[in-house]
Amino acid sequence: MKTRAAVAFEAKKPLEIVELDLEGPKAGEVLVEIMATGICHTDAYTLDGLDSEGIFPSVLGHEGAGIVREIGAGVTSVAVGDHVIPLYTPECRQCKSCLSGKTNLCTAIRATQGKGVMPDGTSRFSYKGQQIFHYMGCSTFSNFTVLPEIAVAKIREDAPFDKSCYIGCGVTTGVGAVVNTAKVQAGDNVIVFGLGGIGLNVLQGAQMVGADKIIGVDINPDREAWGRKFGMTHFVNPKEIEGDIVQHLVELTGGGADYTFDCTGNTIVMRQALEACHRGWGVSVVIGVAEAGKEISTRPFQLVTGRVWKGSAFGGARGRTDVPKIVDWYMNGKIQIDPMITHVLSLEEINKGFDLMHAGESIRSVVVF
Ligand code: NAD
Ligand code: AHE
Ligand code: ZN
Repeated sequence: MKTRAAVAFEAKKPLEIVELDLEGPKAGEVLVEIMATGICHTDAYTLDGLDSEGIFPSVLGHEGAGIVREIGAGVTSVAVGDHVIPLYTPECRQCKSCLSGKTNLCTAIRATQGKGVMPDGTSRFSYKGQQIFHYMGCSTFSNFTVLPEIAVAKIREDAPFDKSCYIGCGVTTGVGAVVNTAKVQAGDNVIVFGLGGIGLNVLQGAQMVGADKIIGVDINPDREAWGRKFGMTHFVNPKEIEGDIVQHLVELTGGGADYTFDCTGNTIVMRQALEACHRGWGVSVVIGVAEAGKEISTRPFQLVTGRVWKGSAFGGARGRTDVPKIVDWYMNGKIQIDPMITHVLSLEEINKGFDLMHAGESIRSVVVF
């Protein structure tokens, strides 16, 4: 079949809207009509050539929602007509990682996913006979895409696609990092570095669990008003602080935060986030994705004296199990999504979504097909 898609032919070049050839689903795969997709900073990072796994030409996009239109042989967990969210972190429920109960990082198809192909080692997308690669196992910047059945979460049918797509990455990543990874408790003090599409969801997660001080840190002054809408109690702009930002935050929290979250991808900020944790027990969660080649550092003494550095992918969520629950949280009003979707674009306008993100003018742009 044919599908309209925004293709990343080369790094650092705008996406091109073209008609691709798409092969149907093979055994264990499903064809999904993508109804809406968000644009996450990770898409921009890969397009900018900063991802060590970035492959071109490819169809980017990993924050979608849509409808199953066809199923391959042997598919049992979803049916034609089901509403689904594609999962860049699948959940096979059979691999060592899934069975461990200790992680959401299913390993069933991670190797081929990172190479831009389906589990059988081939791509379903092509353009004028040339292979086009998949991205993060999702490729939601295409009107139709093919996914393994373990990489779709079936969701309720009354959830609007143009909002629920954000649960495919940003909402789950931010709220999940608080609930699943950090396990923040009522009364804890929290600092969130970077108040964009992910950080605002960390804020609302912290508010949801009853955190006490919820401090937002961002170099964009416009983010203060955004943070306040989602439970932030204090805002710190590092550009307006005299002296050391870590010292300032440690004083503001009476000795350091119980939990900090990096949502910037900047390795200098990651260090600040660790060092702003409370001596003896503070935990810093790295969510931001750093450029290829970047490394984090701190004095080992920071860890010796009880601070803990950890990371979170997809908010520690087990996709097929947890994503439908997060959709319920949204539909029941426990979490907000609508105000964070600042721009709704057509596929033809998708490059504008990247420009708005880089200019700090959007929280989330959503492309509706
Ligand atoms: P975004 O562009 O919407 O937001 C980034 C925010 O960080 C902006 O508000 C920006 O002003 C702020 N910022 C930048 N530099 C800063 C600095 N030095 N100090 C303080 N604030 C600073 O991006 P996003 O979509 O929210 O994504 C945030 C990060 O999370 C990216 O690195 C993205 O790749 C990553 N991410 C990780 C996961 C995961 O599963 N671990 C999932 C989604 C996104
Ligand atoms: N490919 C990069 C790392 C990118 C990365 O860390 N991705 C996050 C999700 S970002 C979503 O917006 C993730 O889930 N990582 C776990 C995984 O298995 O990819 C690199 O550095 O090579
Ligand atoms: Zn993302």
